Amino acid sequence: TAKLSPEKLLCQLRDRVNVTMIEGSDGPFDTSEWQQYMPGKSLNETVGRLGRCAVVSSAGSLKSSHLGQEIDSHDAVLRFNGAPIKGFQEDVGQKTTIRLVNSQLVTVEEQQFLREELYNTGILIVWDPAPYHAEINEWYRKPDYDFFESYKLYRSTHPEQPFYILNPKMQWQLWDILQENSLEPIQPNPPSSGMLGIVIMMTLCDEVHVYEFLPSKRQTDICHYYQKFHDRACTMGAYHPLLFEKNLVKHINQGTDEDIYMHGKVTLPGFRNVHC
Ligand code: NCC
Repeated sequence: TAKLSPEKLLCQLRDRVNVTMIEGSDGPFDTSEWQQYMPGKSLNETVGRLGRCAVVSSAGSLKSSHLGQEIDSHDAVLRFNGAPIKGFQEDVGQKTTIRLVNSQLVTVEEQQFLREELYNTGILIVWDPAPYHAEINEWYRKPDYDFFESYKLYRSTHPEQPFYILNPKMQWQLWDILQENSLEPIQPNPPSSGMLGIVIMMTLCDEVHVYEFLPSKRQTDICHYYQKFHDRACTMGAYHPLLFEKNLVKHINQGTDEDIYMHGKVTLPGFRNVHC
């Protein structure tokens, strides 16, 4: 159903989605108060140039996948929100280079977020649903979840751990491309953490393998590999335009349909390897 060829779509993603983190020079973060909390190094400086990367969705279909070793063989692995490793290494691996968390987790589940060891590994990135194409200042005044105090608290207690705030402009640049390539109007809500994480890794890595974002033969109504909770909306989307995200990813997949069916695995090029 996508309107552009896979090649053109990759070029649109490369050229129109500006993946950046908030920096100390960005207003309203350019105050002396904020300087002490902003990470000292940029994300690029922190990770360096990455080769093969894995993005691990939190889908229930990862259960019994035995993908752990394959996932850990990558140079870098991105995981989402509270997705655990302990007890699930066989299926999801244990390497965690980046953990992308939403602002709801950082505020509503603040106590766990500040206390659980899970979050102390790797680089953290938090994102928050911003108003459509809002300037950073406008978003800062009315974030979806006011996670800023919790962010400061975490930074104070873990000053050595890199922890970035995703520039909110990215989500709507990506949403516009999703909408332009869908035949129907899509939800006016930002893309899921999954889709954001995929595009973040495409900017950092030479090649990206995504696991169980497009469901394999193990597809299930069980929401997460780490919980016994059933909800079809987890796979198809309700708030997030997840179905449209998945159609787009299917369209630009450079791997085989068999890889999707057997392993829930998609292969995407890093933007460095996209030539327009
Ligand atoms: O569930 P969640 O997502 O943390 O999952 C991370 C990403 O994995 C992909 N996924 C997940 C389950 C599934 N069956 N299929 C999938 O493809 C999706 O791409 C998803 O983005 C989120 O996107 O941040 C989300 O976060 C949760 C929740 O806030 C966090 O887990 C923290 O507790 C949201 N759930 C609720 O609000 C109840 C979810 O809607 C979106």
